Amino acid sequence: MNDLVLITGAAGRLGGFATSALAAAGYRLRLLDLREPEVVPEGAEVLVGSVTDAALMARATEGATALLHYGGHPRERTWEQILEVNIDGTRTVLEAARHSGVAKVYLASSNHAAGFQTRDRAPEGGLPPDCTALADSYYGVSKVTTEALGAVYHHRFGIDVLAVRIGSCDEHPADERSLSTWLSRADHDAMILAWLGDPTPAYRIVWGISDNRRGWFDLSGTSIPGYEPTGDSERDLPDLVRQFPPRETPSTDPVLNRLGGSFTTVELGEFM
Ligand code: 15L
Repeated sequence: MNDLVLITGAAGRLGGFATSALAAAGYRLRLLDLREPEVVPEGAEVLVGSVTDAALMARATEGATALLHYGGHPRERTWEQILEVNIDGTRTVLEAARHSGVAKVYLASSNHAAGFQTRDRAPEGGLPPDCTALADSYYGVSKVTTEALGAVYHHRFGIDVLAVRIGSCDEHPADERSLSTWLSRADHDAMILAWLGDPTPAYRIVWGISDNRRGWFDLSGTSIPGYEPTGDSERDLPDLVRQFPPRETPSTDPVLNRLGGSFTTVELGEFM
């Protein structure tokens, strides 16, 4: 395998999952973050710096065939911070990708792009992945913008863009909501590997959510050939299920009824 893949936010949790999965699959890796990742596979290059640095991003994307963009604030921050890093930084990343001829870009969007969608109003077959964006926070706005920027760079320049509305990707989630929104590490990794192997350029918005019995999402036709989510929180997270047994009727608590959970109730711009 000779493909070089750039991972931004490589020192974060999801960047770390991607790093291990791609290294195991034989990809050459270039890892970028504000600090050196704890685990650096043999042969991987490391770049320390910000996605907001255009010169660094030009160097980082040189020779890469694909890019996984996880870099940025992972939850609510002030508008200025979100604007600089998540919004402007994502444009800088995409602009560098275009100039360097990167063919494929994975964008870590989030369920918070649509955080005000509610379970009680979800259609029968589940909430579709490209449902109307109803951002729940400044952070959510940055994810809607990320998706919009991805569309621009696909339609104008033909880059294959996968925007993933990631749910709760954690090996040890701790709250009841995660039993619906959980993305297993295995499904996270499998999606990336299947997408990297898909040669057809497209613009896609997909759920990054496992096949949870408690989910209320339309996961049919994930549109990535070779990828089907197999995780199920009910089966795979028995301790959490014991803590939060299934309910007779769905809760009306906004934190459980709204996709974005507590992101929909926290003050705008308040650190979480
Ligand atoms: C996200 O977008 C966050 O990055 C992550 O930390 C979790 O809070 C997740 O959403 C979630 O909604 O569970």
